[in-house]
Amino acid sequence: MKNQRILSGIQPSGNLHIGNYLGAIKQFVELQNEYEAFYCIVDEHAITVPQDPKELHKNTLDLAMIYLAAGIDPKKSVIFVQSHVPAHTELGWILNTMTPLGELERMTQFKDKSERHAREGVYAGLFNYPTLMAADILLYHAQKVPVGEDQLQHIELTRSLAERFNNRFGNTFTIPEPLIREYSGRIMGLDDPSKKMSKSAGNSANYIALLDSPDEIRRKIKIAVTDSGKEVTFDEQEKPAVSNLMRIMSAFRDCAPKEVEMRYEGKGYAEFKDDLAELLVEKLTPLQEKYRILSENQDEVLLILAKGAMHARAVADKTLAKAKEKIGFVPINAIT
Ligand code: AQP
Repeated sequence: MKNQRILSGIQPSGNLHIGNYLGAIKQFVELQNEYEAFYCIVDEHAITVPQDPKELHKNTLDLAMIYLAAGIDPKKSVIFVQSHVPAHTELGWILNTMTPLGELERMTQFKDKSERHAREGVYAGLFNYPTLMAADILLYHAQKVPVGEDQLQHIELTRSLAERFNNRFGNTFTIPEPLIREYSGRIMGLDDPSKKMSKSAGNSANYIALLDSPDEIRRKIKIAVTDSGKEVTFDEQEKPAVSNLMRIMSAFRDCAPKEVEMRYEGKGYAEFKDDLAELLVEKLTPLQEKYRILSENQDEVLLILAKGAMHARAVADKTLAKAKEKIGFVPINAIT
């Protein structure tokens, strides 16, 4: 019997990359054996920046197939789409009414994304994103939230919102904790190691997408920036680009970057990069093959999402009803 719960989500906002995989999905697969797991496709978060409707639709199903192809097992985990569970936006609204503007203004992801999307316009949804994310987590009483480092600030806000609500209205929400892997919680861009690898990066050489072909993977690793010198040493200050590549290798090999360093002692960047490219091809090929099979059986995927939504609704609606009662809303069964 699994007695602790986890919840996490990913936005269907573009090409999933190895940063998303190492920071989030790889953990999701490992943790489903230990925890009662809820994995969400957060389409309502994706629309906080403009999305093309056809692309959003495709990316949502693609993400479901990537979850499954990566090894998330619907018999062990609940896989669902955020917009299939209306309680998320409802609790998000309630939490908005308890979140000081200053707390949202401090969010670095808001600052980054509002700069990146300044030309298309920055909307209230992007500003309020963290309160919806808090609702995602709190509805399920998740004790742990597996995420990459960029989400830490949002989890801290979730914790303070849960504490604020509990102090004001009585114990309602579980206070969650982040689960972040030491070396893979922040994978940087292959074209610029000072910025994180990102789905919406303008340059596709920034990331290795999970569905990139073997040739594309080899090409991108070949052109990935390195640092001066030629030793493969793990030194985040002096060699940020090479250290990032070493973190990628170590995370896929489930070892520490120092072990990678030992293995490449006396060898140059070229040999290391060739091995990294082959390792990525070897690790991503089975996922791509499963993805291809699933994409020919999309009805099966839709059924998994429908079952996931029913399961998620049952849990989320109960928490929402409790929260609404605590704040003084009249329950529907009191007036029928
Ligand atoms: N570079 C990264 N390294 C490690 N983990 C990462 N994550 C994202 N980028 C990295 C983790 O992946 C999960 C899903 O992220 P998301 O879809 O919610 O959006 P994001 O964090 O904004 O990711 P992207 O790839 O940068 O997407 P866009 O460009 O659309 O904003 C999270 O757990 C995140 O920490």
